[in-house]
Amino acid sequence: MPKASSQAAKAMATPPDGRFIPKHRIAGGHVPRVEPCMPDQPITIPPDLRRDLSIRSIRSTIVDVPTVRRHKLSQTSVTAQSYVIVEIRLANGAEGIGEAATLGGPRWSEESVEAIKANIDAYLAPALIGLPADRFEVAGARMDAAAKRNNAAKAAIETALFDAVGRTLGIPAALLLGGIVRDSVPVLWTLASGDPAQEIEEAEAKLAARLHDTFKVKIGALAPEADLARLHRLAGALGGRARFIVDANQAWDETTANRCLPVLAELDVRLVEQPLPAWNVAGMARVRARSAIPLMADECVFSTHDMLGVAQAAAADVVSLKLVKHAGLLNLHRVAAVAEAAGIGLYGGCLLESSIGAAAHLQAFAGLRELAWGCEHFGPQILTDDLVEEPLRFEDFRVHLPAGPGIGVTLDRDKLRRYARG
Ligand code: MUC
Ligand code: MG
Repeated sequence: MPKASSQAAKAMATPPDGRFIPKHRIAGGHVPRVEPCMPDQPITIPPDLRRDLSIRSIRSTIVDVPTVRRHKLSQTSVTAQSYVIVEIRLANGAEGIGEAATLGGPRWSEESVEAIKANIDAYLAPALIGLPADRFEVAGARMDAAAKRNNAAKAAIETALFDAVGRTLGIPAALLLGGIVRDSVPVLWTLASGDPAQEIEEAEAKLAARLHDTFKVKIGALAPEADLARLHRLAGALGGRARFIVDANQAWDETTANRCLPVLAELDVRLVEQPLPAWNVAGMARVRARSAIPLMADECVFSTHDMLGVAQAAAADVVSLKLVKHAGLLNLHRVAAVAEAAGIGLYGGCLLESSIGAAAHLQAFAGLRELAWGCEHFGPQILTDDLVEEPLRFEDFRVHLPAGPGIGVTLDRDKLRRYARG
């Protein structure tokens, strides 16, 4: 990318006093203090860079990247993460990237990498060729007209548009979305091997390295009583030094949830994610009314309408925000706005994205006024390798917003070739 725009990006990302945004602890209910963050000099956008933002080409590639261990959820189990990487090239030569993550084929949601690639190539890409890339809303409307749902596919394309336009203008995508409130987010780690001895060892290593001190335990693959016994062991070994939340990924029915939640409360579990099937919002509301632990909505909230329904039913205290569910950065902010209007807390969800998808999420999370429950973008760390030149920085229990234009990370094309399917 041209020097002028990279300098402009640096000026935005690192003010002279180096005091970008205070590093408040956000998880645990602390509200971040918002400080003005103004660059010293006005940003000048070289006119030749803006010349022609038309979308020239959109390419999609399926990749499979191994994980460091088996990751078990209630409905699936993976030893490799499959993504579709989208590369967009503009008439001005700028390129943007985006990522659509899946988890074990079309099992976490209805999208698989094969379907994502097919629908991008046949329907979504043709609807956008020639459109100026900075018409984000028009691009969203065209994609909605071209294909129903397909939210992960749409999110990957919209991310690549923000990346390409950000690179063209030399500014971070977060600035295009309204500017930043924070430049790092507390990040948890997920324990999901199902073997408590292994999970204790893994958590100890994360604590010792000061990478993570909050752990999400995946439950629902085992019988409820076996999961409770597993949590007893984890809390016994790590309690006092670590916080826990659990994610049942829709595995329980209402009776099971009502039986198990008091036990989880005794173990000081802080949050219970999607205990019931996504369709059972009324059941979630009834469970919530009896629960001492806050409930988090995940698979039951994709659209703004879903969010409104969950809010009206009083079915959740917190919502997990994910690009694959909300079809892009703009819509993620809209879902967050509906949640905020209903007094529902925000959590930065993931689908085990690489640094590409995680960076895109951080651009969106950076501008949310409150993100009281932190995030779970540990994805880059569970992969045996990453897809970018410089992976995201994890330090002091936080993941850091990468500096630089667009989404802030650069695709490593050798890695893309290495992990490309076929
Ligand atoms: C989910 O349901 O939250 C995120 C982390 C993880 O381990 O699984 C995912 C999906
Ligand atoms: Mg979940």
